[in-house]
Amino acid sequence: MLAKDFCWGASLSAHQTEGAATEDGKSPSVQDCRVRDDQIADFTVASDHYHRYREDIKLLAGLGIKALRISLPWTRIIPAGVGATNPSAIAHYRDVFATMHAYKIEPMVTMYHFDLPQNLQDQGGWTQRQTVDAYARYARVLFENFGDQVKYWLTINEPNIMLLADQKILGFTYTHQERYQAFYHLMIAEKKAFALCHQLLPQAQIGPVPNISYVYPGSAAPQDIRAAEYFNAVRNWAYLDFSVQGRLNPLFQNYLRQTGIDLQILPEDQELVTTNFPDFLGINYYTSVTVEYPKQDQDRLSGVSDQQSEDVYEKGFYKGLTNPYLQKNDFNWTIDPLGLQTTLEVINDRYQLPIYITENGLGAYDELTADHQVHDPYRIDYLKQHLQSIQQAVASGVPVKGYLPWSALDLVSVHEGMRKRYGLIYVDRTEQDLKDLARYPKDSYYWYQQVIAKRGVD
Ligand code: BGP
Repeated sequence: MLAKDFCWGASLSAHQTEGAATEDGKSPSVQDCRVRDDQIADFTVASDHYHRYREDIKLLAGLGIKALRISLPWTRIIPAGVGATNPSAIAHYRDVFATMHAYKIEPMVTMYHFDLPQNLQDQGGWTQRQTVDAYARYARVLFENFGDQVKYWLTINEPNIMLLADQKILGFTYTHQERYQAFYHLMIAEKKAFALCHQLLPQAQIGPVPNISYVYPGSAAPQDIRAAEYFNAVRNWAYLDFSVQGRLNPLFQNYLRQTGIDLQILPEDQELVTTNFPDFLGINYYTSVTVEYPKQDQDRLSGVSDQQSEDVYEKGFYKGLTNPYLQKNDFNWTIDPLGLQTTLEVINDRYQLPIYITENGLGAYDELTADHQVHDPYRIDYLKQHLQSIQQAVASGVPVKGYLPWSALDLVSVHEGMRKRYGLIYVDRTEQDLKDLARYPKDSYYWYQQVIAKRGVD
């Protein structure tokens, strides 16, 4: 069983759950402007969490969770991205946090989860250094307005995925040079948030949130091993090495050199990067990836989902393939619970920091029965196997401090709208029909409630 103070929780993001896309002073983010297949739900109403947060938090409190991860939308707090703050949004989130505290739920807050203000994107977004300054100002506004309510901060959700899956997640495609310059700026922005948080809120803790998919070689052929090392370096370790160790790792640098990238680094970055570090790591884990050395050249796929092994490709470096030893979910994502244990052990070996699993879950087609039940044994199975892995990792000395599965309630999937559901709680709507958006706990909700009560799985 896990420790008494193990942080059982659940996870959400603002743009995928809130809706109220044009209310309360909110401006459009890149997510609102992203062109989506019109058969797939957009973020206009989402799960209507903006209006129903009290009901949702109450229902989640029934699980016995101690923490809820949400994100704050930059576009509500500082609608233009820079300039005036929005007092009614600040009042709203102060009430959200007060509501959580009333149920003894600790907020864990992602400061920015894929939803850059469109106004900043129109000026070049993360390819421009000024976006770093805008983020630092936004961070200060958050710390000053919510620092008395929030102890756990997460800087930027998955910079490494925004880098690899730009078209799919953000709705536009970077050039190769822009992509890595944007990545560098995201990492610098995070360092500024570490510095500000430690300066303004000495009692608070702050950490990064990468998405880690451990990369396996497709065979024991030396060139496949090398392909896996390189993709691990680019996909998984470049961001964490920068965040935790203050360095651009040499394999990543070699990759940048060989693919013609010339990063613009300012002289003052050096001190910022090497003196500001996280207190803990948030890790999002869904799957592993398997690669081989590409035997034939092809074009880089734009808008890859990146969680699907087969989408990975970089000329001269790596090509993704299907791992014959692993099963897949309904949406072609590989299921690999042992990969989570390996990931945790390797991360501990590299970084020695407390770890919170800030996302882990199964996207599936769920069905609501006539009497409002959702039987999701597949999700229970997935979560159980991943929790077993976490327990094994903890037993072998990895300091995993919390588990916040994705997602607390159904929300609009980044790639697949409402049909791909992750929630422990069902939200009654489809892609096009909003119905009444009523909430119904799934079987996995009641299962997780028992797991929390027993402090683990068998
Ligand atoms: C992570 C994101 C989440 C969430 C999840 C599932 O990368 O942080 O926002 O969406 O992936 O992805 P999808 O919705 O595409 O299945």
